[in-house]
This record gives sequence, C-alpha cells and structure tokens, in this order.
Amino acid sequence: MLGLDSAGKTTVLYRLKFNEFVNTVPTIGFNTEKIKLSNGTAKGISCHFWDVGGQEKLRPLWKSYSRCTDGIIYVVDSVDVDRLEEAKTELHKVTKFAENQGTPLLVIANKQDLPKSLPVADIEKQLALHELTPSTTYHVQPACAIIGDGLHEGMDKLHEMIVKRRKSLKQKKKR
Ligand SMILES: Nc1nc2c(ncn2[C@@H]2O[C@H](COP(=O)(O)OP(=O)(O)O)[C@@H](O)[C@H]2O)c(=O)[nH]1
Ligand SMILES: [Mg+2]
Repeated sequence: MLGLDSAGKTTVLYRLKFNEFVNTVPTIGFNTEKIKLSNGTAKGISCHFWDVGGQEKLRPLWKSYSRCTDGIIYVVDSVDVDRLEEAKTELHKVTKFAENQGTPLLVIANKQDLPKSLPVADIEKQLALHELTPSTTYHVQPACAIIGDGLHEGMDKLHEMIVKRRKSLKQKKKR
C-alpha cells in the first residue's frame, strides 16, 4: 500500500483490520498486518498488507516493498489537488520498475466524504492512468477510509485482478 503522506493509507489498513476508525500518526517506516477480509466476494481471503510511509524521504523504500507483491494499492487524497501531480509522478515511477510489470493496481480515491473531493473520473485523468504501462490492469475506487465506504468493493476488484493474472501466468507456463 503506497501513496503520498497523509493520503490515508494507515487509516485504510486499520479500518480493514479492526472494522473501526483508528486515529493515526504519520508513519515512520511501515506498518504491516495480516488481515482476513470480512466482507464482499473476497470474504475469507487472508492478505498480508504492507503500509509503507509516504513522506518524501521514505519513498525510496517503495521499490523494495512493492517488488514481488500480488497487488499494489495506491491511496490518493481526493482533496489534495495541489499534490496530485506529485502523486502521479510517484505512481508512474513505481509501476515502471521491472519487478512490478503486470502487478494489478488498485487506486483508492480516498476522502470522498469531504465536500471538495475530486470525482473519480478527474482523479483517473490527473493520474494519467491510461498512460501506465499496458501490462498494468487497474481499478479506481472512490472511498472514505474513516467510515470504510468503498474499501471492500476495492479489495474485491483487486482480488479479481490478482486471480485473473495468476490464471494467465499459469496458462503461459503450460504453453
Ligand atoms: N475526511 C477524511 N479524512 C481521512 C480519511 N482517511 C484518512 N483521513 C485522515 O487523513 C489523515 C492522514 O491519514 P493517515 O492514514 O495517517 O495517512 P497516511 O500518511 O497515508 O498513512 C488522518 O488525519 C486521517 O484521519 C477519509 O476518508 N476522510
Ligand atoms: Mg501512515
């Protein structure tokens, strides 16, 4: 789980873990949790989450934490319009790493509860998701991590993309 500092990553993590709001402090380093999803079509699936700090000095860590993962969750603050360009640059950097080719991507357009939040279509455009490497399948999910809206829908989509990718990798191996 990546994204600029203050996007809401840690709030997402603990919302999924405890099914309640947990007040956060800025993450120095990372948080990690094994979470059994409790809702949606991915219910019962256990996931190991790595929530990596998003401050500029921590971003070099993203490369090591994202390689060999089944999926990347990229959390965006839908109100922080001034930093969307920065969020875009960092996201494109991560998806370009050789180790991340083809890794499914779930973009969480977070803080949709706030009145000035940008709609999902605008976020998709500003992040230039259509310009990502063609092998990257993605889904953009509007969410409010504080109350949990949208998180299970997002995880269902990510799970679907992961299963699809595994199947196609298996078929490729057989050939
Ligand atoms: N209004 C609103 N605030 C949120 C939401 N998600 C997180 N926050 C707040 O945004 C701040 C940063 O959240 P945090 O999870 O620490 O961000 P991180 O740096 O990406 O881990 C905290 O004050 C959260 O309570 C949301 O969906 N809506
Ligand atoms: Mg954090």
